Amino acid sequence: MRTYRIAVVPGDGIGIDTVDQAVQTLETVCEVHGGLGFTFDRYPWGCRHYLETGEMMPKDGLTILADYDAILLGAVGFPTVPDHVSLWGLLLPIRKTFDQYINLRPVRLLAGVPGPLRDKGPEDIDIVCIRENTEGEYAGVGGRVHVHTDHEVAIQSTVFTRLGVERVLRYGFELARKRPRKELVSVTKSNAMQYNMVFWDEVFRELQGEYPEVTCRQYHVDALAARFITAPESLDVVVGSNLFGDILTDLGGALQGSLGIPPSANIDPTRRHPSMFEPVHGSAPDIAGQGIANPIAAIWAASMMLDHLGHEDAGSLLMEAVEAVTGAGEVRTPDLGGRSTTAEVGDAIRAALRAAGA
Ligand code: GGG
Repeated sequence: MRTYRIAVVPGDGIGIDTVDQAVQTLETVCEVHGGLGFTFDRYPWGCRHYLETGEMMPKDGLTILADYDAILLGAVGFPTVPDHVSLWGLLLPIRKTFDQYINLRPVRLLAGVPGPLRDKGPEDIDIVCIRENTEGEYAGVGGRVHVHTDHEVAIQSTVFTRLGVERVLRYGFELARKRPRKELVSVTKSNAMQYNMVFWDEVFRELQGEYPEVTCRQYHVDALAARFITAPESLDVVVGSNLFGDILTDLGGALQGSLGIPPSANIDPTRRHPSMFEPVHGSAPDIAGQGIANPIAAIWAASMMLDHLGHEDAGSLLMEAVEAVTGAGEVRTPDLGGRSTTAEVGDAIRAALRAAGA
């Protein structure tokens, strides 16, 4: 039996509840599967830690995480801590230090979930978004001068390196060619951004020759945002820069019926470092502590972790259990129009897993 060491960082708000459901569900996957084990170590880092110590995680936090097979993260953010402090204190250092340069975000309407688009069902919404995850608009390059004067200046620069752009686009081509439709869309804005996005488009064109079997298109990000709504069925694999990918996948979450559903995998494809799995949703302070957050995004993220660790069979088993529950439509949290609690949805998924394994 193979046992994996998982670092669990629940973080803040609803992340604490939803990641707990993901951990319990992974334990059930192990029971049902028989050939798989996990040890979970929890680290209570996040905004509470920041308010107590002035740091989102201890100084040796990244060294501690480096030894794990994978990281499960909940969410970061708390009303009295500025969002840029929490993001740059925990989430972004993990993504950058561990070179998790791929952020994989499926946009798929699950069985039985009422999506917001009239006449579009699960057969129409099945997109995989790949977001560049270590540079671009999130490079963290810039500064402020003449602060709090009337000639204050703030500069936030984007950074697009050949290595960074080529590796994320190549990942897009590789993924597209493994999917039945073999279609890749690149997100650009090269009409307005004449340096970084023109460069992005050039690298996209250069790689096309190596993947003749992949059908390629590119859209400006604004046009693509509209296409997500008007013709989601025309999209297969979408690859974009850090910020464009972030924005489009929140739109994708809305297409999936709720931001409580989409998962996110921060992957180092070289496997030199642990990869990190998290729900797309944030800490949602408005519903934190009420026990009503949807745990599906965190549980789906756990299924992506199983896939990444090479246990696609277990990952599929878990997603079948999730869709058995969404498809039946009886146990739903309020974001999907139901009255069930976080724990009740988690229990229903675990019951479906046990039933599938019986
Ligand atoms: N689940 C992780 C989380 O808290 N996400 C909130 C957020 O603002 N994320 C920004 C990002 O993914 O770049």
